[in-house]
Amino acid sequence: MSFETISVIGLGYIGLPTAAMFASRKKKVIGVDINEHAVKTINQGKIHIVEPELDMIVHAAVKEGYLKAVSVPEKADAFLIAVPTPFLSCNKNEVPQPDLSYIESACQAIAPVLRKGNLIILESTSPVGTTEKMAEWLAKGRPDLSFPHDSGENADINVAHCPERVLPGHVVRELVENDRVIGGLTQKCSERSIELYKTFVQGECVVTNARTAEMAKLTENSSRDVQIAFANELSLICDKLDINVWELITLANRHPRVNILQPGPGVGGHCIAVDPWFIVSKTPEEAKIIHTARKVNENKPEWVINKTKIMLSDYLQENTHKTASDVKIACYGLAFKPDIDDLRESPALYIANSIASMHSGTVYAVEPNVKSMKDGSELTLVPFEKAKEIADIHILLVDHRDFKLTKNNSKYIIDTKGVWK
Ligand code: SAJ
Repeated sequence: MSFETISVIGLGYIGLPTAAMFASRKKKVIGVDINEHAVKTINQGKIHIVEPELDMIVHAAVKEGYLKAVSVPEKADAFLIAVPTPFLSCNKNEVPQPDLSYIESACQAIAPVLRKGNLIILESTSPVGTTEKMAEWLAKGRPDLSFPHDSGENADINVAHCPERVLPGHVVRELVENDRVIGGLTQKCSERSIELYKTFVQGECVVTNARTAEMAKLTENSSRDVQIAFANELSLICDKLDINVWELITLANRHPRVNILQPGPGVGGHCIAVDPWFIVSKTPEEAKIIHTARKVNENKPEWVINKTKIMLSDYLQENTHKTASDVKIACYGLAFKPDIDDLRESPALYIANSIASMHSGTVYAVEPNVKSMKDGSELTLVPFEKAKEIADIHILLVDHRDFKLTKNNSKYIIDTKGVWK
């Protein structure tokens, strides 16, 4: 079966760009999402997320009839599953466990429309063993079809894991250029996956088994988490020793074999702050560095909040005519990283909200990529220049390119990104 009609389940930050790339290569693409707003917006040729260049591609694909969005799956030759894999909520001292319910629901939704010869690819970042589990869920929904986890090469349906690895903000380019790790449940599953991705992927498609592909993705993000934790730990050490951590890192990075990442307010997003837990929850005894790194990064927002409390008390000691409710605090940036609108798992948002709930005075937030705050938010959105002019304490949380970061005369600045010159 060749791939003329491709269905993408989950039209979020990964699924929608992937669907759009296939459609831009003149494949018939059926995007499926349970979010009615997303379906409606896409069918109007618009997008419900912020990602450079994506709006033009989606607009053209919908207008030319190659891409449509629906809420109930339809028949297709290949199905790509790009749904969220968060973790289940738990107490702070427990290891979070993965929540695979979105994948299970996606399997239940597509099972009725599966046909012999279909290829199902799991793109969502997943704990080791999930692709096999996915094949079992699909088999349960379609006992009349055979699947590779128990029928091997001769199965009616092919199943593979091909983790997404694109960087938000650069998704369109990276989807085409990045290498892909392809982990089929059988050799044939891998070969067919390569054939599918070669529709638009110019990077190399490297074959392994499904478990290694799952672990490869978790390893990439855990590696980054561990490296950022090292930078964040250095920032705490340097603060205590009165050393500029950014100057220190620049100097150390002059060594030909040293490449330290940058400290910040914490690690955000739905990937790096989540995926290491998928390793720790499976192998808690072994994954010691990965676990500790996650804790170091998780603790960084609390450290920034504590710094703010200390600065507020210093400010009040030096300005005895004022009370706490007179003090205006500005938080610059709410997104989880520069130049995006994504507030998911954002340490900046967490810090700003925590300051707003503990502080009796006004807390301003500056976030040029967000139009309004959710109802009930204690944060007041203001433009950058206004915050700089009226706030007494300034907390730089995200180094957005729109921020003109020249120091005002205030000495009450907490710069978590080392960019306020
Ligand atoms: N961060 C730092 N210091 C740094 C680099 C990043 O504090 O030196 C912070 C960022 O501010 C942000 C967080 O880390 O809060 C994560 O940002 P990121 O740019 O490192 O990564 P993501 O989450 O946007 O995307 C990652 C990417 N993975 C790797 O670079 C290994 C991307 O390729 C993956 O596709 C994506 O996760 C994903 O979907 O898993």
